[in-house]
Amino acid sequence: MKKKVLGVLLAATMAVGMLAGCGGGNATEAPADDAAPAEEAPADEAEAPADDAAGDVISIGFAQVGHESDWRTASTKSCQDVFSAENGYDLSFVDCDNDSAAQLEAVRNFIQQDVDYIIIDPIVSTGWDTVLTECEDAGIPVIVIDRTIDDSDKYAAWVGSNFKTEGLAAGEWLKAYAEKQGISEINALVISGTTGASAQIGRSEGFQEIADREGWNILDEQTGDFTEDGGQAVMESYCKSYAGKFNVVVCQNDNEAFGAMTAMDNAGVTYGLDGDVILISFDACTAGLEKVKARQFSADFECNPLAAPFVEEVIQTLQSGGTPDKEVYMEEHWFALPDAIVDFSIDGAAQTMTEVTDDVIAAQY
Ligand code: GZL
Repeated sequence: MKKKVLGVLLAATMAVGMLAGCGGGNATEAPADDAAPAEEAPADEAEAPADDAAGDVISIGFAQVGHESDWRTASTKSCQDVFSAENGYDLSFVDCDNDSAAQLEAVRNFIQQDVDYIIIDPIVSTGWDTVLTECEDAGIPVIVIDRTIDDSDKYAAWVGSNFKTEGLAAGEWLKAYAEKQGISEINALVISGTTGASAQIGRSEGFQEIADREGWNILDEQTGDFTEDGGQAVMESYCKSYAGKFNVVVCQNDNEAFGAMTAMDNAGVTYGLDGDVILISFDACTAGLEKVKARQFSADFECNPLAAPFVEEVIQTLQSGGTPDKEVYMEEHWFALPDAIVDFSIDGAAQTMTEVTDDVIAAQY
C-alpha cells in the first residue's frame, strides 16, 4: 500500500502519555537533550485501530535480531501483539537469526514491498547508513528499537534502553553489595553479549568504568552471544582456566547466566546469595527473576523489551504529520532479594531496587 502521511487527528490516542515497565522503576537517564523518557502507557489507546483516514491498513516491515533469548521472544511478541491485523496493521516480520547480511536484505525487501514503515532492531550498531539512505530515498520512515545504530541518524526515532546505565547500575550495586558482605577484593569474569551489539558495548563500558574506578580485577571477558549455549561454553572454559580465582561472574543476559549456572554446577562451583560466586545478570525476564527468587542470581538488571506501544505512538505521530521525539527511553528496574538490596547511586542519582516476589515475577514479561 502506498504510504501516506495524513493530517488525521489521533488526539485520543496521542493525549495519553506512556510509562514502560511496571511503574515506579528507575527512569533511565536520557543523555541527549531532546530525549524524552517514555511516559504513561496508552493502555487501551494502543489498541485503537491505526487505519489511516482512508481506512487503509498500515503496512510495517520488522527486521528482528533473531530468537536467541527470552528477552527477544518478549520483544517479538510485543510487536506482533500491537501491530496486528485487528489493530489495523499488516506486519511483515523477518527473524534475521543474528545474521547482519540477512537483516540488510530484509530491509531492502521491505523497500521493494513499499511498506509504510520499517522497524529495525539492529544486530550490530554499524553498517547501516547505505541502506537507511535507500529507505529515505524511497520515502519510508524507519523506527529503530532496542539496540542502537551508531553510523547513521537517518531514522525517525529510536525506542530503547540506556545500556551503559545498565552496566553502571550493575557495577555500583556490586560495589555496595561487596561492602555489605565484607568482600574487599573483586576478581570478575564477564560473559558478554553479541560482539558489536550496542547492548554489549554499553553494558561492558558501564561495568568496566566502575571496575576501573574501584580497582577490581576483570580476569577475562568473552562473548556468549546472548545465548544459553554460549554462556555455558564460556563458563566451562572459565571454570578450567580460572579455577578458584574468581568470585564474581557477570552475564550480559539471563540466557547466558542460565548456561553459566549449568557449567558452574558441573564444576562444583557455588554461586548466588549463598554461594562462593556473586552471579550478576541482565534482562530480568520472568525466568531470570525466578533464579533471583531461588537465590541463584545475586541480582538482575532489567532491559525492558516491551517497546511496541511506544513505537506505535511514533507511527501515530508520523501519520498525523507530526515529528516524534528522536529518542524514547524505556524505564528499567534493578531486581534482588532483600539480602541483596542495597543503597547505591548512578552519577549521584539514588537508585531504587525492586524486591523479587511472586507477584513481581507474575507481572514480568
Ligand atoms: C538488549 C537486547 C539484548 C538482550 C538479550 O536490549 O538487545 O539482546 O539483553 C538479547 O537478551 O539477545
